[in-house]
Amino acid sequence: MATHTGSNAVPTGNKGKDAAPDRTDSYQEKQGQGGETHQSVRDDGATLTTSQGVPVADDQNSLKQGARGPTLLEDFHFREKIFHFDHERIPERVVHARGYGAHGYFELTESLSDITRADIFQRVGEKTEAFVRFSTVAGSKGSPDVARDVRGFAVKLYTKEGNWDIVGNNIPVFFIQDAIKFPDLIHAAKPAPDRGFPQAQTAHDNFWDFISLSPESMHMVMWIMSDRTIPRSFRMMEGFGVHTFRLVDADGQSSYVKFHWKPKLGLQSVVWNEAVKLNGADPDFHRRDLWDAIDAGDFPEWELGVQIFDQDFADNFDFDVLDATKIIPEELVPVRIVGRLVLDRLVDNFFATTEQVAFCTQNIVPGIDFTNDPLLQGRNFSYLDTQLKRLGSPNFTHLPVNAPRCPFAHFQQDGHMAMHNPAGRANYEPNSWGPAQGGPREDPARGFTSVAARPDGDKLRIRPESFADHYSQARQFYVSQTSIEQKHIGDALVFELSKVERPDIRSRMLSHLMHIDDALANTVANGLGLSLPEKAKAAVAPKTDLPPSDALSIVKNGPQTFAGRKLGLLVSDGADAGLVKALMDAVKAADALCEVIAPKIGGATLSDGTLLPAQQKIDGGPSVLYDAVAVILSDEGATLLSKDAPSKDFVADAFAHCKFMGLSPQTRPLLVKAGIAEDLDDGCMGLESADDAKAFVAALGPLRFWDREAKVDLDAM
Ligand code: HDD
Repeated sequence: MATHTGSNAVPTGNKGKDAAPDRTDSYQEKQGQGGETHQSVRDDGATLTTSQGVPVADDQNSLKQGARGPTLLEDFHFREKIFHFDHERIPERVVHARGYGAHGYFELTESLSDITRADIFQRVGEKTEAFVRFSTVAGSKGSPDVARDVRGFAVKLYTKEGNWDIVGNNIPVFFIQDAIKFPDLIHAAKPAPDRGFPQAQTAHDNFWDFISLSPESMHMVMWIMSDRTIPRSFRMMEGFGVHTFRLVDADGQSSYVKFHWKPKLGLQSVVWNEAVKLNGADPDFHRRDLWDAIDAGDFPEWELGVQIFDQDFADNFDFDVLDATKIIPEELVPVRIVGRLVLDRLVDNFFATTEQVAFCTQNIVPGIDFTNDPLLQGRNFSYLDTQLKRLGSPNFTHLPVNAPRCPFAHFQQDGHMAMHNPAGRANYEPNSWGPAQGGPREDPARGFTSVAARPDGDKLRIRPESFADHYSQARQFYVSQTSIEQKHIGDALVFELSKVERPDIRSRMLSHLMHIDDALANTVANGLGLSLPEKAKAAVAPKTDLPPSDALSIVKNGPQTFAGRKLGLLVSDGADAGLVKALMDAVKAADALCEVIAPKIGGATLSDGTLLPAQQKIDGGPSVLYDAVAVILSDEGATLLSKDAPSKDFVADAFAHCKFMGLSPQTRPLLVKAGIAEDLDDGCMGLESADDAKAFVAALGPLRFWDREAKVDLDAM
């Protein structure tokens, strides 16, 4: 009979029966448990090994019987390499599959210690490590970045009392009020199940069919048809926790709260025609932008704002604070800035971080609590559940990006790929092994406690009456926009509904828009070539008197300067060297970037004989990649480029997208051939001297030269 004298009798790491078992774990300190391990290295010069550590002599050829013979099963290196490759993929996220993450920190600038016991909100100046993942919702992992879509804005805060995830979006409201509708919403938005398209867009029948049958989504429709869904950069969009949460103080008293992230660079978006072209020119536009900014030390930053209110406000507010299709206007409850979020570190392995990070709305910490928002309650199930499917094991919290940074101690054990395997005998509680050996114990004083809220009413499958007004805030959003933004909302609706094949679905959408704004409904009907149908039956009469809120407009909350943005400078051989240098210096002084585009990637030889290296050859650097453009050419260069389609597109598109343009006098032949020479306006500035260059960069603060739009868009004429 076999006797057990091996590792079962003396578990690895057991320090003997008198030693206190160690169930307190801190990921960073414990990686080597069960025998020291070495990190996999890809340093230059390291010997290539198998995953068992066996040095590899030849990685180019499989083991064969004879030079031209069959590959042998014996080739363990070949088999292991192919086996591992075959299993490299994990399921992509069912929504928000396309995303990009970065590390950073949250710094508290105003203490909330009188309102919440949450550790992160106690000490001004204290920094808390953070990981943020931005995403689009509908597209698959390989879809283009600038799809018209909501952006995810998920923040993991590694606080001293556990991980707190604010899994938000760049829009403060949602399509649906109850989580039970989420699979329907997403099925309708994703590619149709029979044909498997369209990808990463909502401009199709299924989406608008579902939406037009779901009046609760009308407020969200206004937001998604605005330019919020085609942001210029992750760095230039807001984030919202969406739901009403609770802040809880040391005595268990709670206040309501909504979370806002406000970008330091102001709100900025691209225009639709630009987005369409951007997705071809650079499908990675947003992730590249985030990478480049952090890499250059220009760290993206947001302020954390909180709207805090009490039960009295909630009871008297026009809408239900548990309804995620509603906002609380900032004019009613001001946003109080309490901290800042800075992203200052790139990921060094995309899969390990951005792909494996597991956000869960249920991850809250003492001092924060949920409300009964039925969308939030449903989410609290879905996120944990989906991580098991995606990451394959309940031990996904052992992955470095998901592990708490504070000590943790529990009796959960084993499972696939367990990386924390505490030693000691007690793996249950209560136990009588005493304080030294019995492992962790509950701590009623420190531990998380739920707010003692009293449920009201019978068990019902019902939507409360207080959730019934679906149009008033949709209207409030629309009337809060500048005329440019209102036009873009109309254009977007016409574009999307023009892709819908069934006329009855288009009409049904119109029947809702008629409750929101007559002019909008007329514009869209006109754009579709339809007459107005009967108004949809509203559950309650909409309020038409909600005041506009400036906070809802992008243009009213845009940047003041060109900082953080990028100028595209098209040059040719012989271009004025002094002017080029003056312009590049002015851009640098404005904390912005300048990318040089030339007919050849080797660069352009300027008037003084110096070679200016290019970052893009003209075919690869269309003007959609830039916030503003400058063109400095020699006479010969202009003659040459005026025969070149990408060069003509460069200026014609910049003009059509209402960009500010700086143009040296020699540029004219190119502008003539591009068909814009006679239309130049105040947004097109002459560049002849260093002073012109400075004045041009100083004028780049506003997003676009919007006055031009009426001249370049049939719908606006
Ligand atoms: Fe969700 C992912 C945001 C409603 C179910 N959601 C996900 C992500 C974000 C949001 C940012 C990506 C996280 C990441 O980067 O890994 N979701 C929201 C917001 C919502 C919302 C702001 C409404 C206020 N979500 C929502 C509902 C459900 C889900 C109602 C289900 C009942 N969401 C999921 C999910 C995902 C997810 C299936 C997919 C991948 C993941 O969770 O980790 O569980």
